[in-house]
Amino acid sequence: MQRQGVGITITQHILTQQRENPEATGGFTTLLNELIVAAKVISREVNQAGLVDILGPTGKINIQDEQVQKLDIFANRVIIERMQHIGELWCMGSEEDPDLIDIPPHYPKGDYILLFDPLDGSSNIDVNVSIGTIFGIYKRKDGGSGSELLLGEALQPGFNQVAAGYFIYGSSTIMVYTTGKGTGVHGFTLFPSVGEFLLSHQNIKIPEKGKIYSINEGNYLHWDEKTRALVDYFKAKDQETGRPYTSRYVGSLVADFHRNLLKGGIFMYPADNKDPRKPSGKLRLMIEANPLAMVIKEAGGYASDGHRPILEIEPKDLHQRTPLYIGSKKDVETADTFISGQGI
Ligand code: AFP
Repeated sequence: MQRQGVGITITQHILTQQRENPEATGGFTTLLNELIVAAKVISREVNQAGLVDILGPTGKINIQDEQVQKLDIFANRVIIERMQHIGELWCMGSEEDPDLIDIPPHYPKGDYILLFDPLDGSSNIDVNVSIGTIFGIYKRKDGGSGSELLLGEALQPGFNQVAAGYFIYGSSTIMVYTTGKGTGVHGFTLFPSVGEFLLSHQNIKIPEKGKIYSINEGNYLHWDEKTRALVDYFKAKDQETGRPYTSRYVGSLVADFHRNLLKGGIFMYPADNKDPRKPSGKLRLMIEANPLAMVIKEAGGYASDGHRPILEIEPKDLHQRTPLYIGSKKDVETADTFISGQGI
């Protein structure tokens, strides 16, 4: 019986799901629980960001050519150090590290692969705007029995993910995750005085069609004509289709995604010609797009690169980028119509 005043904790929820799966060994539960501990530590540090000497860039550039903030490094280290000892991971991959991260030899290895962006939206840290951690979990490919760490074993299409989700460090800290296969998308809010994530958003479903479009319109001149026509479409007036849509753009993917997941709408980061080294836009397939694509699919939405489902893209590189259209199913289908077809 549920004690009054105490909600369902994330651990309770994961254990219930584990019991429903007769093949489960408990390893996955251990993995998620340890990731949650890491997120609590990051959340505490993010909340103190204005108080301690942890703000500001380090002066270093990461492999994505972006300024590395101190909190990025902290979050990256916390996740790696907390996750490497549990005996469930084959390896990890982080936005902050160019190569796969091996498990130190003195710890046992498992079959799971954890890919993560430790602190997404980090350019928003200094201005108190929501940031987050994104994660996707895979199993080592069938037949992977050798001990050598091979990139090919980690590079799998997003539909192979066994779980995915994110933590958002905002007005409160929330974890949203799914294990796919119809188990639903669930959100848990960190209750600081109890120190636990409690179920706050059960079985989240995104509206089939939304009213919000989210895109960095400052890039308008860098887009091709199809992309411009798509954005012009969402801004045009048409009573029947509920346009114009409202524009909302935070610049933290997790925050923009979370809002649109709850309210409906479309987030877009298209290909552009702003930086010749990034012709597919800014976002990373394995570390950002795939986890959110799994969440949105399970919530009844859709994610595409304008031509095909994100989850079906065969990755070639751990850090490859992709255009991303994600959100309400009908809105993303509209995006596909413009990007890969003739428009409406
Ligand atoms: P930062 O981590 O450099 O702030 O980048 C955040 C991000 O990867 C993603 O969270 C945003 O959706 C996107 O970049 C914003 O990019 P623009 O500043 O080009 O709009």
